[in-house]
Amino acid sequence: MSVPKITPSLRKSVDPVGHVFPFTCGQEFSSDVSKNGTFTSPNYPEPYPEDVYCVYSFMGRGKERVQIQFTDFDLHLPHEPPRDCDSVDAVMVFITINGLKERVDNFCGNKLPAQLMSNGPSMSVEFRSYHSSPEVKGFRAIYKFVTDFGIYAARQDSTSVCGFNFNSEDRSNGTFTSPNFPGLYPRNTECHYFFKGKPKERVHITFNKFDVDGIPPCNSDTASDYVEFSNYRTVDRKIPRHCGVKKPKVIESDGDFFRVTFKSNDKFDGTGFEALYQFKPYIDPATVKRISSNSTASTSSDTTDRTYTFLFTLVSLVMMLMINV
Ligand SMILES: [Ca+2]
Repeated sequence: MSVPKITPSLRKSVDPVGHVFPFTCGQEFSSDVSKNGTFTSPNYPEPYPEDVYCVYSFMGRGKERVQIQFTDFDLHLPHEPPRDCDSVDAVMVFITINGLKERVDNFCGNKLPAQLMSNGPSMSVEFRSYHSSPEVKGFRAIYKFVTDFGIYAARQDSTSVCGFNFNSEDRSNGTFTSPNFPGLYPRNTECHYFFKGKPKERVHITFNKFDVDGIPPCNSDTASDYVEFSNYRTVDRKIPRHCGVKKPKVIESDGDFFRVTFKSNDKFDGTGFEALYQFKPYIDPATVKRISSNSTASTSSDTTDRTYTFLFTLVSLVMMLMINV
């Protein structure tokens, strides 16, 4: 575990509200050096000093994404207002969108933040302390540079940035999730889930959890993130897009191929989804009708057979009795 060293600020760090921090600390984490590790507040698990500004920079490559999971979080929160995260000791998370540094969120107090993931190969976590107290421990977090978008249980598709293949030959059912589930999904991210069944199989999708920021019909007019379904590799407008917190009903494919797409935009996020997929043999409704009418016929002929057997036994008994007499 590496603990950052505090140095007097050379160029005085100033926060957006004009507060000057006389002390700074900083650490750089490159995926070339290590794919994972931990980082902490200064002096962790002892109280951090007051008036410090620390910058933790994470630099990955290509389709690597930075995944941050806090394992301990205990920052000083004053008893008197203001107690919102914009004006107290806080951890701030920044990403880069269209070349600009954008804040994902501020975290303060002692509630463990949700697991986070960057939209691109880099991310910056910043910590500022206005105060300190002998009671606080500060924070500890695990970082990882991942290329699987935190989506497990499937084979990654080599032709797309975030694509996953589910093949009925390998598994007939299982679960799949949005990127970084159960943490917040990354922004500006598009992931495809390709389902390939055996001939005459259908794909059934059942959602267990659903939290995708948006308002139906989930398009750009409402700045919505969404989940989309298609019977083809291209867009299929037959099934409406889904967003919001209402779970979609069970969705069934028309053929043995199905595609689910998750897409997030550059602002606001949710925890995404967790869903169950099942490859099921297709039963034609006409076949069901034929089978059921056949089974009705066979039942009546069974009854006839049983009646004949009964009559035959009765006649045999009577004849045996007559012979004996
Ligand atoms: Ca969004």
